[in-house]
Order: sequence, then C-alpha cells, then structure tokens
Amino acid sequence: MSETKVGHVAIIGRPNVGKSTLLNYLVGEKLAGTSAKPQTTRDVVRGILTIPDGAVVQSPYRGQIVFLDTPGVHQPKDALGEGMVRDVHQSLSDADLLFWMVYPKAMGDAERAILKWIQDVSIPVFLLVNQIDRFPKDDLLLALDSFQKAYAFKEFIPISAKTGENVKTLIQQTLEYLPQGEFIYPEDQLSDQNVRFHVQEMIREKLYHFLGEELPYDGAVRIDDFKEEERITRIHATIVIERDSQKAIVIGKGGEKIKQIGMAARLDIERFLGKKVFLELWCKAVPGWKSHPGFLRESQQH
Ligand SMILES: Nc1nc2c(ncn2[C@@H]2O[C@H](COP(=O)(O)OP(=O)(O)OP(=O)(O)O)[C@@H](O)[C@H]2O)c(=O)[nH]1
Ligand SMILES: [Mg+2]
Repeated sequence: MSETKVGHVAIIGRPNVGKSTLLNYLVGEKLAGTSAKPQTTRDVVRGILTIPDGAVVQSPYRGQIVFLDTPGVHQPKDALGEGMVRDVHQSLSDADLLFWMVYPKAMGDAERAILKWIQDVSIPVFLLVNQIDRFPKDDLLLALDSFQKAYAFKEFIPISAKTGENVKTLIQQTLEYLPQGEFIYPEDQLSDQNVRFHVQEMIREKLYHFLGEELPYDGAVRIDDFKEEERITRIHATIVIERDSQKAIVIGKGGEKIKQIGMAARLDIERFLGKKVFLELWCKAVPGWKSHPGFLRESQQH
C-alpha cells in the first residue's frame, strides 16, 4: 500500500472569488452554498476528500484532505461580519496548508489584508488563480507577476473551480505538501459537520437564489426541529430576517416565494440525506440579529 497523506487545507480569499465552488468541486457534493453575491459563506464549511489507492488522481500517495471553505475576507460592518473574519483567522491556525484564491487581476484591498496575515504563517501557501475559463490569458500572467513579487508561494496554480480545469493537478500538489498520517474518517464520509448545519446552508443558499437583489444579506436560517423517522426526515426551519417589512418579500404573493424556496431546498436536502424530506419553513423578523448572531448557532449544535 502507498504512503498516506492527511491534513487540513484552508481556502481563503476575497468574497465571491469561488472558494465554495471549489470546495464543492473537490468533494463532489454541494456542501457549501454558492451564489453570485459576495459574502454567501458565513460559517466555515468543512468537506472531506479521500483519495484511495489507484484513484484517478495521478499520485504516489493515498490521502485524506479536510478542506475548510471560509467566509470571504472583507471589512466587517457588524458582529456577524467580525465573527466571519475571526473564523477565517482561526482556520489559518487549524490548517496544514493554505489555498489563497484570487482573480486573474492585480491585488486589491482584500488581497493586501490577506498578504499581511500570511506574513506570519509557517504553513505552505498555494496561490490559486481562479476563473481562468472567464478571463484572458494575459490577465493571468499579469496577476502571477504581481503576486509572485509579494510572497514566497510554494505553488502557483491557475484553475477553474467551475469547470474543474487543473483541479487534479491541484490535488496532486496538495498531497505532496501534506504530512503523513492515517485516515481519520471513513472513506465515504464527506464532512465532519453535523447534518443540521448542512441543511441550514442548503436552505440559506436558496434564499440567495430566489430573492435576488431584494434581500441582500439580512436573511439567516435557523433549524427549529429535526426529526429522523424511518422513511422520512421532518424539518422545521425559520427564515430569520431583520425587518417586518421584509416578510412580504420572503413569503411572496399567496406564499409563492417561500414555497419555491422550500421546494428547491427540499430537493437538495433529499439528495444529500438520500431520504425523503418533509420541510416546513417559517419566516420571522428578529431586528438586530446580526449584532448577536450566536442565537442562530445554538440550533446547529445538536
Ligand atoms: N466562470 C466561473 N465562475 C466561477 C468560478 N468559480 C466560481 N464562479 C462563480 O462565482 C460566483 C461566486 O462563487 P462562490 O463559490 O459562491 O464564491 P465564494 O468565494 O465562496 O464567495 P463568498 O462565500 O461570498 O466569499 C458563483 O456565481 C460561481 O458560480 C470559475 O472558476 N469560473
Ligand atoms: Mg463561499
């Protein structure tokens, strides 16, 4: 049997660059919510990739990699934002390797902030230039040139998180740098976070999809009840918003909107759980919840 590499890899970068899209591609399951809006990810999402002997990836190693998809690095405006940025910091210290994901563009404020953080880390850092399917090659070369001068990256890897271009190379290189170890999780396990957390993420993603610009970042999801029966899982969840006036937007005419959100979320959850799901959604205004976001997490810890 070949040598086994095991470790944690944090994926960091500015909002909207494609971190969650990459996590999902790597683990082959929609674990993290993705959307065209910045700051979609609010809590670190953990996904596990197991590479058994003789896997499609050309590597002398077997491996088990836990990827930490983190919230986008931004200037926080409230307690929620502060917590998000703190979580990114924390994940740096939990990781054996860092993927810093950037656009094929020159550095901006978010990149300069990240550059400061990584001055003190001792783990290897890969620069992933994402979205190469969408940008001209010249942009990629300019970005490489500007980032190369700024930091001693172990690897530069241009990728497309969407099409998967170069992702195999990325996995091969990652295995090279991770420490030796034994598998921690069963080979088919995709995450070590609890099911409620993932369910909450799946519902929240649909809020972003169905509410478009109407409800920018004020929505959250709380799981109130989660009962697994033999044939069906029954879930009650509340969409938490800031203001009463937003209720009409979430619920929609004759309840159409919340029904659409619920149906789409249910399909994702059923696929994820491999089981039939009954999902009931409520909507509630909790003014100022972003100043005390902790109450949302309580429900995810069971
Ligand atoms: N064309 C193209 N689109 C991409 C690629 N990667 C991500 N996207 C799109 O970019 C948008 C943002 O992707 P996310 O994965 O949600 O970005 P994120 O970095 O996790 O964003 P936050 O969670 O807000 O920090 C989505 O609409 C993705 O479909 C890529 O490689 N190519
Ligand atoms: Mg994300």
